[in-house]
Amino acid sequence: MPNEELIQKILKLKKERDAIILAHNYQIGEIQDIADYTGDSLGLSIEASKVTESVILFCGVNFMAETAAITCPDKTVLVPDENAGCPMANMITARQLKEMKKKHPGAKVVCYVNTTAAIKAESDICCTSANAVKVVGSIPKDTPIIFVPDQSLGDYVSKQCGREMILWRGFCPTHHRILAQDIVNARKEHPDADVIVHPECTADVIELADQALSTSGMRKYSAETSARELIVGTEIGLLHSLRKDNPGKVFYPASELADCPNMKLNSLEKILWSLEDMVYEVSVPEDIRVKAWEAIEKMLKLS
Ligand code: CIZ
Ligand code: SF4
Repeated sequence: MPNEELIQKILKLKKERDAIILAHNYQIGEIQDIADYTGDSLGLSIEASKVTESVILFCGVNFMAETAAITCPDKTVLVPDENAGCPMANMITARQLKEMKKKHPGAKVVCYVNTTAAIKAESDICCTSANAVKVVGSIPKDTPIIFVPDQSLGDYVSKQCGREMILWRGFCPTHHRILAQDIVNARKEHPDADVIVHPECTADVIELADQALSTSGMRKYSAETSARELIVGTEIGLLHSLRKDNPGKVFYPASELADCPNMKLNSLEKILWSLEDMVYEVSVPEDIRVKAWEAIEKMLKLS
């Protein structure tokens, strides 16, 4: 089916189903273009909680749709492909976190939003890459902190806050494909460009950058900087909105290899099928949802 026909069908069915489409910044451009909102996982969940439609079709990976289901329990949350998981989120289980808590009694658990609902339910407070420094800074200095699951973000935040944390050794395989040498090469090729990277990148990459920012931070920075060229060290899906929003600026990916296969599982066809069959519904057991919401709500109160 040609794209235009597909898009018209999706838009018509979306109305009939009383649905909105939310797309993460890392989705393919075609999906971002038909979405009602694009943004980071937290921004999208906050957006979801404000809308009046009864169905949310979440285009991203599973933990993001779960976060929407935790935040908006009265809505039906659908994903176009139930296999779109996040390897980083799957690098820690609730049992492993419980064991770690036993080893460090008295420690507070800060979990990155890239976690399953079960991990959020076992955590004291959630954070995103946009607010991690603020969240960690809100915990009294003498309280030990367990930070899960991203070691790179944890290490970055630890340096920013000047405090040690107990880090879980998870990582994002996509962001770790960006190498320090890629930044060195890109700077040589584009000496006037600003370099912005995601804090999920390795420490040596972050050290070579001008700024380490979340995807929402990168969108804001790109709009505001006087630089005409930017080297972007994150999942390459973000380049779509950066280029669309800033037609006068040039964006170079730090590495074309930073392409998350899970984020790319969704397609326009799958979105149509999802609305046709009302699949795949994401739900979180109520006891876990309530506890996970407490960790998310604590974070929201800080913002
Ligand atoms: O929180 C998100 O959406 C992720 C995974 C990345 C970011 O920085 O926006
Ligand atoms: Fe997970 Fe990394 Fe893919 Fe984001 S880019 S969904 S953190 S694997």
